[in-house]
Amino acid sequence: MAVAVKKKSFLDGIPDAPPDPILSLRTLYEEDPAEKKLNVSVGAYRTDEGKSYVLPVVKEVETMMLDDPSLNHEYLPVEGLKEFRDATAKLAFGEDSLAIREGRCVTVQALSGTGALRVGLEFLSRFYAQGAKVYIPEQSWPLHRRIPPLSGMGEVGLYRYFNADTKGVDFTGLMEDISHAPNGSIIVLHPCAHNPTGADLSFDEWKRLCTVIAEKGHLPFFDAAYQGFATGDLIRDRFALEYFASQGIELMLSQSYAKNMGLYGERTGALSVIVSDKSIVDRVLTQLKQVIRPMYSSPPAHGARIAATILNNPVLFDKWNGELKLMSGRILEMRTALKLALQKLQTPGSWDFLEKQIGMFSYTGLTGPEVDFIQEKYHIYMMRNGRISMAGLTTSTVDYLAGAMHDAVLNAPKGHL
Ligand code: PGU
Repeated sequence: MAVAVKKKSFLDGIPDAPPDPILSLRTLYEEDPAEKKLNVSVGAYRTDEGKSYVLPVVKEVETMMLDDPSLNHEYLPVEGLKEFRDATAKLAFGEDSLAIREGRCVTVQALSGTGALRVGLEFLSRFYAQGAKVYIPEQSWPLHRRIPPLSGMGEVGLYRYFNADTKGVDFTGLMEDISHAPNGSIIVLHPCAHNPTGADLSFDEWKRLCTVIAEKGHLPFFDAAYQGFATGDLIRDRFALEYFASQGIELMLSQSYAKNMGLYGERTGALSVIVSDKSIVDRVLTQLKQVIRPMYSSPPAHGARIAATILNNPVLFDKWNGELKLMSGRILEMRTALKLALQKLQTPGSWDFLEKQIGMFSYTGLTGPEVDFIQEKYHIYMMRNGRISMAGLTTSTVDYLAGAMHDAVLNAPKGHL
């Protein structure tokens, strides 16, 4: 006899979730039947043919892996692959980092940058001073706002970051807000290629910020999703990390190999904690494992093996460096091309800032209504805050985007809704 079917599902009252401000655009783009369309929403590198890109050095390592009889599909340890964990900390803080040499740095593998942030914040919610608030830049990657409350850290506070007039960092505002945050706050920082503004602190500004953070006893939480992508130089891009660590500051770091090795879907990343006292590192590691184990048990192996092989082999490492230069170089070319195209059209406004911004994104200053106008009329998909992924632009699409921006600046409804 059939079981009586209940009329109502236990999920009848389930509300619709709001769309993700970045990832939902990809679906809209894919579903758009228009012949001419462009997706410059997500921060993912594309070739000048608009194709997704597997780094040749990654391909080379994968080919080697295919023939390696020692590889298997066993579980990795909860904390991840040892060769990867050691190498990724050195990439961030430098080969000679005192914190590493003194054994004060704990690193665990994580599910890319997002997973590292999530594990790190959940760890802090268990062991950091109760009631401490997480501060993020006023303009930031949307998940910086969402992850802390979901990790038990409460709603975030904001610090000023961007000066819309100069299109650079509002360093005075940032310093004021960080000085006024309660002592011992957690400060989320983008060490390079700030997402979405493309405006970074100068080396001197990092040093001044470091002094204030030390005086206030704040805990910096660096989110390094673009090392090597800002300038094409891994060492230059890690300046803030290396400097803070060298000053004896305790800190947290999330790292992602999504962009710089193109390992987006492999979820390859790491979380590091630098502490002032070597005697506590073992306890930190065991507690990080306590966070990870019931969350996803252990991390995926494939991407970590690729990254570890590249990071630990000088020849492959050099190849990777060259490929980073090529990718960041293409992005710079797109910046110049878009600027020139807008200037040629005499689009109102000064577009010099496009070349000054750094990293994958351009924060164009386009308003919400202008972005809507462009999406509707030109089928170009970008974030509603006016952020464009320069890495999604190609020589053959620059003029199309510039034309759409020109039209929007002149003819879209005014306002910032
Ligand atoms: N941190 C920052 C500052 C990021 O921009 C991103 C990715 C991440 C962390 C997380 O990257 P993982 O893939 O987890 O390593 N931001 C991109 C990708 C899309 C997204 O929202 O995840 C972006 O377009 O902003």
